[in-house]
Amino acid sequence: MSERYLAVVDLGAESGRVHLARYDGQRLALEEVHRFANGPVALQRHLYWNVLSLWQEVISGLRKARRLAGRLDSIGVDTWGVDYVLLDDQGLLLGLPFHYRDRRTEGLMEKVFARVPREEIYAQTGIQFMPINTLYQLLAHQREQPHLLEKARHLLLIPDLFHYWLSGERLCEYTNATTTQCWSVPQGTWARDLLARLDLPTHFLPQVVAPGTPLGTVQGELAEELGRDVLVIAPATHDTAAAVAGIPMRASPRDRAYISSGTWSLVGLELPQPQIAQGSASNFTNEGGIFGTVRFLRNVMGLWLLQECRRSWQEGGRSFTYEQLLTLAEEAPAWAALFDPDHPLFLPPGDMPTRIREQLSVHGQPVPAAEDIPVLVRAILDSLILRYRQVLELAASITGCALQTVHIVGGGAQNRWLNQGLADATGLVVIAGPIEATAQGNALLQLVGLGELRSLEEVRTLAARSTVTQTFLPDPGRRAVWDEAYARFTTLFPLALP
Ligand code: ADP
Ligand code: LRH
Repeated sequence: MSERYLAVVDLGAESGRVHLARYDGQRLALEEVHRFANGPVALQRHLYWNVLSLWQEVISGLRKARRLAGRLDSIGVDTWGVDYVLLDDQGLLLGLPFHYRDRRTEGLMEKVFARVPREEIYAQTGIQFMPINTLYQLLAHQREQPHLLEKARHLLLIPDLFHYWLSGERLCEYTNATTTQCWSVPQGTWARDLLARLDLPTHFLPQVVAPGTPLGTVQGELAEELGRDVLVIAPATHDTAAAVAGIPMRASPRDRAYISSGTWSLVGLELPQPQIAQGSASNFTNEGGIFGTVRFLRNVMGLWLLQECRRSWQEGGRSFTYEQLLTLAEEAPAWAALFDPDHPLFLPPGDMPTRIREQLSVHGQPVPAAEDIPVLVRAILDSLILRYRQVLELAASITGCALQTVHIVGGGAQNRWLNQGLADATGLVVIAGPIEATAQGNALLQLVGLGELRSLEEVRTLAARSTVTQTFLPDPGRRAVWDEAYARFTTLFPLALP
């Protein structure tokens, strides 16, 4: 076969990157050709995504990929979930997309539960209740800008917007549709009845296509530059779906869990079916995956805590790389200060070191001095590891899975402290990598769209063949101290409903 050249656009909440993926029939090799910063933009008391700047960066990356490869077979975009844009009847943007960390959804979940009981919403959608979900964002939109909702002809999720700008096609890809809490799992369609009960419009919901669907070719001036026959293929457009697709593991293994570790930590299992009856009380999510699989997981606040602390320290004139922060954490006393990493106070951007110190104080934990970076970093890492253990134990007990191994993928897979700590705290073998599992998963689904791969087994076989990982074995000598910290943590912060 002739080599395939795929451009992979992966937009994360902290950074965006464009990769050139080469497939020679045996292996998939990814080369990062462009990386750029991403993050919330504050404007007039709201938080937005700068989609225009992201578009420019995407185009620069695509040009580089094309130059390097000489030709491209296809392009696919994945991004973070839940956020969307509204378009008018001309296909033009009706405003900027809000960032899911914008405060406009505060308190809305409770208002919704007064109209539709949470059990009913969960039975329909199987999605973890979080204020960031598209469902509550749409309600906020309706309260604050009802005229825009009325005028809107199309709603597109963020990756679908980029696909639209590239190909002219306005469609929504399934894995991302399912994360919105506007998708009915029993019906396998948009949850129109639920939206109607909340007086939300449904006319603008797009047609939904399977991951790996070719949407069309690149249109307009870009076609001159990138090539007229370059296909735009919807991969798994939700970055978490793409990351899980890219994990080098068998299909839906009963002995393995995963953590997709980036800005968020998505901690869970790949299942053949949703677990809605049992998942309800524990607030697990059942997102749709590739080839009919389900991502049964909990969103944990994740390395956002460290990102925001690092940003605050940088603004205060103290800049550190992530490696430097991990080295500093080695100086700190072990398990001295624990806090609930999922406290809703941590969701919006802001002065994270102060918020963490306040939470430590509220729970009677030793409070480090404001400038004590090692203790703060250590508190974040210890608390995340203990929360991961809680989620993994709960997922295993709900599903009856006997876990042996956890895969950690994403930027956070470079955090040796988290990898070893998780192995020691859980007694599980931790397999770290690939760092760019999301890009790998995106490329694998483009290969599905090109007809090169036909099943989940083929996807995972190629993922395993193309991946380098690092294994962290649990140190039995450290289990007792972790167990003691776990008992303290679980007493203070049980895994509760929000
Ligand atoms: P996203 O896709 O959400 O933008 P990434 O998958 O790129 O996120 O992961 C970002 C996280 O990876 C950062 O918050 C940071 O904690 C971690 N990270 C990045 N580089 C390193 C590194 N060199 N060492 C340890 N951790 C790192
Ligand atoms: C991870 C992620 C996660 C969503 C959140 C908005 O990047 O897509 O799966 O819940 O961002």
